[in-house]
Amino acid sequence: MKLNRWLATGMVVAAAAVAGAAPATASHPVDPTQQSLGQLGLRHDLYIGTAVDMAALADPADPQYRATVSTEFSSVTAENVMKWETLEPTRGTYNFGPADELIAFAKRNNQKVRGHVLVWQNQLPAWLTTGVNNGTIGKDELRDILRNHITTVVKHFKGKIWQWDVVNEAVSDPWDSPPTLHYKGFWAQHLGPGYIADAFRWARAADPKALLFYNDYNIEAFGSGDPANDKTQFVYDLAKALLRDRVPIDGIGSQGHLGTQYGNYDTLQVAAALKKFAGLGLATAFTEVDVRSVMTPGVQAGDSGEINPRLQASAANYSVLLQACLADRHCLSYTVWGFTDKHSWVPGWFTNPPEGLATIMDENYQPKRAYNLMKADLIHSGPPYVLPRVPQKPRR
Ligand code: 9MR
Repeated sequence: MKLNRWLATGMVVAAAAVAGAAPATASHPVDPTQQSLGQLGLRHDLYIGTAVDMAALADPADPQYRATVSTEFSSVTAENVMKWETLEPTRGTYNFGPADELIAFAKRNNQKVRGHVLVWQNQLPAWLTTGVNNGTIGKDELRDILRNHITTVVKHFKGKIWQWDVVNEAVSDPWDSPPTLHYKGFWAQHLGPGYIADAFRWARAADPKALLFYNDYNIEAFGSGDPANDKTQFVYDLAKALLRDRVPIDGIGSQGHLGTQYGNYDTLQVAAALKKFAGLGLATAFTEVDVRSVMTPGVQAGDSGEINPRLQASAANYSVLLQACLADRHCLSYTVWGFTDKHSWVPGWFTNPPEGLATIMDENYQPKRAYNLMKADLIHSGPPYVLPRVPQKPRR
């Protein structure tokens, strides 16, 4: 077999392995609607991922969860098991087991791994927060602890992580106090905002090849342009300053936690934001997409016509982010934060009023219109947006 023929065959087989589908041949063309999101994404070099709940992945009573993660997606993110409270529950003692399981699973399924998360103010172990709050851990020691944690974790996973969320959710929101946007949370409070640059430098030293991301929510589109109240602008200015200071940041992760009850974005607004970040020389990614709705008590998905507009609005938002990502060559991946309403953080988190219906499949793993719209976007988007029209010949 000629080399280029062999390579082409290999690529089809590799892509098919992601989706678990048979490779296409000239006599058996693949019906794209039967291909997985992961496989369709690879046509664009775009990785379609999901957050993975390790308890659900291991549950023998729920085989559909595991099967869907392995066949539908080309990238995975640990929903919780790479967070500090899980990785280092006792000072200096690391629990890499669950995260290593996910890495092995991803390897078997030909999937990339997004590392989530090195520095965040939530899900920190009690030994750390208590020590800082009661004064037994001072500022210098805290900085050493952070450097050790980042170095140990990134070295452990060296070569196995495609993108790291190095710093997560460091910027406040307009509804916080004070409303002027600022660096928020545990790390800024105790170390000052310089911890952000430090974290990227320490991560880079531990793995020279992983892509290093700043990750946040509510940065899907620009607003007023004033960093005092426009979070996207604040993050843009942060990225620019880091690059000016030669800090090794490679990308911006836009989480994409949306709700149908809010004013939503359109594709052009979101694409414009991605393009601005790309203009700094950065990659982008959607890292935690889900689109929730306020529930009506007693109404279940599919029960009534009333719920359909919410499913449609949710689908439209998934599509807006995906189309924007497809339109920018620097948008490398699109990850959903769970793919079934059976396993979603939303109902447990938003209880008053109750919210749900946030993912692309229902509680029985049936695709919702969001799933089909994502597929349609991946199938129908062509290079560079405009495909030549086929002239219509008058019939004789
Ligand atoms: O989905 C995660 C949920 O299981 C955890 O209880 C929660 C705890 O803070 O974190 C959720 O994931 C968050 C992610 O790590 C960072 N961005 C917001 C996500 C949703 O809260």
